[in-house]
Amino acid sequence: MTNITFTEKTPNLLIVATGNPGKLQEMQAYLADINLQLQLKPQHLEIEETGETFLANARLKASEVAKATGEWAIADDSGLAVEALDGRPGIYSARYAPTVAEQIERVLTELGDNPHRRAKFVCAITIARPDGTIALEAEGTCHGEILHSPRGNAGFGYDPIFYLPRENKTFAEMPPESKHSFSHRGQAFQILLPQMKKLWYD
Ligand code: ITT
Repeated sequence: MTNITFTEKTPNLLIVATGNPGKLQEMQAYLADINLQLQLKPQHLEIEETGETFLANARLKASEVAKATGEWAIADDSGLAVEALDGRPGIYSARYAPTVAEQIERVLTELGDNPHRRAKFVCAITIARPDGTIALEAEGTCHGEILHSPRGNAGFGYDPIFYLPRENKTFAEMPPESKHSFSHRGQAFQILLPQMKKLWYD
């Protein structure tokens, strides 16, 4: 009799634990090569982000959604950290003001004419097993600068004020493929995708 050991059962379905359509669109693009059906988390399932780091919040979201659905789940916690604002809005990026336009306005007002405009986007991605335990995680970072006023219409969130000097463009002025190759989320998925393939398909 052959003795086969399965360390992780290959899932058919992966629940994407986000309520942010911009993020969802990007995550779907990165996961297009993975042979899994993606399903959005149930709308009523709101997870309170009580963690103090991106990673802690990503773990919380993936774990709670996995347990609630009994399926594998993937979560992203991300945000913008502005150097001259001591890292704000950071983990509070989605809660910095009621609307995206007001969030951008608040960052620009707080920075004012300050010439130090360095900032980074950070993204933590976590995958949880159906029992809520964490199977994989990765973090990505993208460094740039905050403009004095928004530019471009693509992307989502703070993209119109996040400028990459080497491209002479904001994230909101780039086609999705370019943002994906430079972005914090792109960096995190570059680490995570080979790990996912190894975990489930090797
Ligand atoms: P979920 O928790 O449901 O996934 P959320 O929008 O609340 O959605 P976060 O708590 O992780 O997610 O907050 C991330 C915020 O950071 C997001 O709302 C944007 O304001 C900002 N952000 C993250 N990635 C971004 C990107 O690629 N471009 C622009 N803004 C981004």
